[in-house]
Amino acid sequence: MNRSDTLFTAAKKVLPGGVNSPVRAFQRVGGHPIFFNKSSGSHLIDVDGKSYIDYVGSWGPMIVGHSHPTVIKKIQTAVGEGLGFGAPTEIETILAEEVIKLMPSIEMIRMVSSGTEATMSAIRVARGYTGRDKIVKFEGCYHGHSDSLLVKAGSGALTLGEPDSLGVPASLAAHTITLDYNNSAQVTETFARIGDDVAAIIVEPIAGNMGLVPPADGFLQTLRKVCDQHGTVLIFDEVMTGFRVALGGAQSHYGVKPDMTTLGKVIGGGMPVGAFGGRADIMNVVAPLGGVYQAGTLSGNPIAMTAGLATLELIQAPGFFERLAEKSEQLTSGLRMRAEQANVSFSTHCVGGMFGFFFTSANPVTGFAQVMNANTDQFNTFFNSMLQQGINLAPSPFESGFISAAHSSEDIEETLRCAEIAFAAL
Ligand code: KE4
Repeated sequence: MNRSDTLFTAAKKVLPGGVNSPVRAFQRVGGHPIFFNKSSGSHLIDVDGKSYIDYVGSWGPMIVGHSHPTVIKKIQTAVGEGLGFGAPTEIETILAEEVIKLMPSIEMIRMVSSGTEATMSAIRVARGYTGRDKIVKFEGCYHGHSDSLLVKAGSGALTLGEPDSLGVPASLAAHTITLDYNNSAQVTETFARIGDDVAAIIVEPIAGNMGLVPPADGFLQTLRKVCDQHGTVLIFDEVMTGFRVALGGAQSHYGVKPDMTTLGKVIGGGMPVGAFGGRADIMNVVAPLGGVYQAGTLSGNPIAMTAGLATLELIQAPGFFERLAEKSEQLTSGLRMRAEQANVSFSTHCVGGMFGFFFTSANPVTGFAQVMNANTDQFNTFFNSMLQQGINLAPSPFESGFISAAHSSEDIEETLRCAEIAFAAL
């Protein structure tokens, strides 16, 4: 038994499923999770000393690479001054100003400690601002685990086959209307009927929690249009796409301006940070300014702010996102070619520093139904072969992969060499 298995046995005695977040438990892909205890650049080292090229990146935050020396040094300096003061600190304002500079649709922002807190709070703000209860989301999109949003959710919920969680009161779920991602006609028809009752649409501008499904032409523009027509708040959940697909996030990549944006992952640089923000007239309802209460003991924690700010500064280097996109393209085009050579039905897509793939002949995959028709047995075989060869992918077909500035061309060529072997195993 390797050390990971020993540690997993111990973990299962005290942590539900042996994990602190379900997708890490490997229930979908079989086998046991690997325990890691060191990271550097594009690599993770497990507790048995084995090295992996990593495409999980702590689920997105590690865009500049694991343990970036500049980020680590700045955190070490900040830690020496104190871990937190329970009072305002200057760096909270500095990080807020930096985010607003990069995402001008955000005029005011509130820091929180997770993406779930960000989306939960944004929904409450939209309801408080409009005085309406209904919200619209899309099947297969995941916005964290707050009650109103655990309805036909993606990511870990979909991975475990529980897109509608137990424990969510039916009376609350009734206010959440779930539509089909990329179905503009359905959105238009729904809003013609009930648009004036909808507080918010919340959407992943690029769906990254059912695998990667980009928005169809005109889809985001349709959401913008119906929200304008009915006074509905358009929330772009950019927890994953923010500062990942472009310096200004998906909203700059596609040129559609939301009323509110939720953020996480990259803006924490690996530390617990989320944020929600948007138009000043909407954010003015947030306590202590207005009547929508929202709070957090560690919101704006100075160490977390330091990690986030250091990361945001690094991603503004000239050509950063161009190089990231080139690496994503090198990986996905290489995978596509090797799958073709192995006669494997395979569809892959990338946007900026994120990528996804499905074992399906549908090309491109444009919606949830096609995602659910993909071959997950082949995904499992591929995943486990890659892991065995030292390539760390997300342990679920309903996730995306993440490339960092630290991934070298050699890392990607090595990944493709391993993929050739993994495809042959199918
Ligand atoms: P957190 O509460 O996990 O920080 O963020 C929730 C969230 C909100 N919105 C989007 C678009 C997200 O992708 C997430 C979280 N992403 C997953 C990975 N797909 C987190 C991994 C996990 O659940 O362990």
